[in-house]
This record gives sequence, structure tokens and C-alpha cells, in this order.
Amino acid sequence: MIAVDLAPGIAPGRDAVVALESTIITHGMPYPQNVETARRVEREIREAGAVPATIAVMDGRLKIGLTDGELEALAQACDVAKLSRADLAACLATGGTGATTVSATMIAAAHAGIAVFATGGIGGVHRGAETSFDISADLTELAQTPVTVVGAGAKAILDLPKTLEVLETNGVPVIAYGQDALPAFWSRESGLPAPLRADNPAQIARMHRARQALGLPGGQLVANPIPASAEIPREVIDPIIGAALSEAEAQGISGKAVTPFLLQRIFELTEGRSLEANIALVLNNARLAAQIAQELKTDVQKPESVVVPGGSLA
Ligand code: PSU
Ligand code: MN
Repeated sequence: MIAVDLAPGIAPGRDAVVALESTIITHGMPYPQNVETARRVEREIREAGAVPATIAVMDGRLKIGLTDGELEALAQACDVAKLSRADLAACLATGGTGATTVSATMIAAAHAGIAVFATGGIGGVHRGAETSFDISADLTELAQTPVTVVGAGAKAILDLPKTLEVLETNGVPVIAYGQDALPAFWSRESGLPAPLRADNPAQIARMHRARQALGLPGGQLVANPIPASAEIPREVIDPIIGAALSEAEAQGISGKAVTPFLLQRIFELTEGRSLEANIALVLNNARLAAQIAQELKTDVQKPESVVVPGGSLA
């Protein structure tokens, strides 16, 4: 048995709930901007009419929704484990504490009956994966756990064409929001077309329902471009990403340490601009996720049926 603590005020059957991850707090941003952002993201979701549920493991308990004190403790801790699908159960079984990545957050959200999750950007296929085999567990999670994940695309530190290929192979819909191009985290455009496009939250909710109606496992990735006022154009960020990647290679950084190392170095090399952009895109994703969660809730009450010869897929 595992201990699941659903915070008071979070009722996935009743409310439009948006799950939030905690690795972005512990490994993705420095203190105190990490906790400030976590609080602002929660506020943004409430103001948009939904209920936030930040997910983490604390002392062996799976927390769906954190108190402000827990958020602060997590943000200040410097030795918190980074939990993906592979580590979640072990952390719970041993009474540990850990921050959930996209994959572990999706598992916890689905377990609690939460269908929508907002993050910054998912992990993906790392550059050089043809030799390192470093492919984030986020991709295979999207293939099997029924949660709609709103991110600003995959992080631009990755090999984006390969990331799209793996998502395609695994049957994961990648839906650009309001544009044809795939966004690239800090930049609005990656130079690659997105496989799919949606222009409003209701369409995304219908796509989520249609997958359920077909009995398809897995979720979908909504790639929401960073607001134009906060973006770092590709020509500015690309050489910086290149420099950070060379440093990671020279220092032999590997495995779980790669993404946090790169985000920290890019923060330093951009003198904080990458963090400002990261905060703006997370808030933007939280707003969209709140709208999708509300649409999904209304959708449950008024399912839109798809008529097929001989029956209905609603
Ligand atoms: N989005 C951000 N910052 C982050 C992450 C997402 O804006 O730090 C985290 C997520 O938890 C994601 C993880 O799952 O980075 C990817 O790590 P890896 O590449 O090791 O799979
Ligand atoms: Mn990895």
C-alpha cells in the first residue's frame, strides 16, 4: 500500500484540477525564484477558475497538493531526489522525499484522477542520443498515461527533430497551440512544423476525450508558445545552448544531472534572462491548462458524441 495525501480543497471529481510538477522547483530554478514561481503558478491557476495540485513525495507519502510550508521546504532543500517513473515507487517504499519530473507527475496525476498538467517544457531525446541513449522517460510516459501535458514544447537543449520522431512512434499527439510551428521553450519557433494544431482549449479537451473514446492509452502534449514579450529569439539562445552543451560534455555530465546542469549554465550565460523567460512560459502554460481543465469538466457533463456507422464513440 502507498500513502496518498490529497490536500484539502482538491477534489478531482468535482473541480477542474491542474497538476503541477516539483522537479522544476528543486532542479529547474534557483532559490528563491523557484518558490516564488511555484506560488505564482498556483495563483494563476486559481485566478483562471481551476484548482492547482503541486505533486511531490515527502517522507514516503505521495502528496497531491502541497501546503505553503511544504513548498518552501522543498524549494530550499538541496539534496532532494529527482523522481521519474523508475524511482517513484522506490522512494515511496523507503519513506524518502523527492521531486517529481514530468513522468512521475503524470503517474501521480492519473492515480488521483487529474487529467491536465502544466509544466515548463518536457524532457526528450538529448543531442548525441545516438551514442548516449539518453532519452527522457517523459516521452514513454506520454505514450501510456492519460494526461494532457501543457508545456512550451520540449526544452530547446534537446534534439527536437528526434524528440518529435520518438513521440510520433509512440503515438503521442503533439499539438501546437495557436500556430503551425513547434515552439522551442525559450523561443516561439523551432523551425520545425508541429504535427498538429489547436486554437482553443475546447478543441484540446475534445481531442483528449476522443482518445479516451477510442480506448487509446497515453496522453497528449500541448506545445504552447512562450509569450512574445518574454521570448529569447533562436539566434540569441542557440549559441548559448551550444556553449552549455560543450561544457557538459567536457565535464562528463551524464544521466539525470544533464538537464539541471544545462538549465543552470544557460541561466548564468544569459545573466538571468533564461529564467525570466522560463517563468513567463510556465505561467502562460498554467493559464492554458486551467482553461483546458475547465473544458474537460464541462465535457464530462455534456459529452460530444462522435457518430460512426452502427454506434457512437462518446
Ligand atoms: N520544465 C522546466 N524546467 C524543468 C523541467 C521541466 O521548465 O526543470 C524538468 C521536468 O521535471 C522534466 C525534466 O521532466 O526537467 C526532464 O529531465 P530529464 O531530461 O532528465 O528527463
Ligand atoms: Mn535522461
